[in-house]
Amino acid sequence: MNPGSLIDTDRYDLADPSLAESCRRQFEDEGVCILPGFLRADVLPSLVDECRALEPQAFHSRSSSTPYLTQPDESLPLGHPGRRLVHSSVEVVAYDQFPSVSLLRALYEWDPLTDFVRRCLGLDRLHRYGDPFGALNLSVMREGDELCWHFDMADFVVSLAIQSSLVGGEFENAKQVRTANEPNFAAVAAVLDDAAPELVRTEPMTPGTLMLFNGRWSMHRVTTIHGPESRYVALLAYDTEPGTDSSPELKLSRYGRLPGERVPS
Ligand SMILES: O=C(O)CCC(=O)C(=O)O
Repeated sequence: MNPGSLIDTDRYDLADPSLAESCRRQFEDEGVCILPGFLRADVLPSLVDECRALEPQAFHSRSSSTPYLTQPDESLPLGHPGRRLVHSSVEVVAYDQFPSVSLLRALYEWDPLTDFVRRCLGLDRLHRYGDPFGALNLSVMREGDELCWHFDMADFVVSLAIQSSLVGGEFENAKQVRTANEPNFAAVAAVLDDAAPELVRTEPMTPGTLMLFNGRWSMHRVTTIHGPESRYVALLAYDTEPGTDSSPELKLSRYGRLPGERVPS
């Protein structure tokens, strides 16, 4: 199987320089670039089946941190986002759990996709992540799961929406609520309080969508899931340097194990 056949190439010709250029401009200006229907509608049922088969292996973690992914700084004034705790409950299937026949694995390991993402991000070099767990993840979110408001520590995240939940599971984005020079704590606090709906938009993560997202300046969350349908999103990780790996601490908290250890039951 050619992984390229999963992509709707009538709509998105990856080799067309004007496509990558318009994505690059959107990503640079808005901090987000969305390609709806990137995956062909007729392959989505096979991808959903693959995700359903992987779902029982997902590791469930719960975490609490500030939206900056730090521990609260009690020396800050009350209400400051740097001392606010937010809570997440997420389930993740790691890269080494995708079988060799996995369609998502084949697509992630397909060089023309890596090169397309590189051009959309306007980078000279891009490598698939060197982390044996974190390179490709399936995020499985079920009843009660949520990803709290947070900023990412990386400049980009690449995701593929496979299945939506029936209720909740919205990707909410306080787009570019801060900049490198302006932390905008008042606006961040207002978003955390649900008091600034005008600063928040919902990104249309319909199944089949490819999203490139810069979460360093845009605070974002995935709202609490309700209903019997799991939300499936594949997270494709890259780095500008080859062989980049994550720390043992991050592996233990996100996957519950270290390389060479058995998957916790
Ligand atoms: O599940 C998603 O749609 C995105 C996940 C995300 O934002 C993150 O991992 O920072």
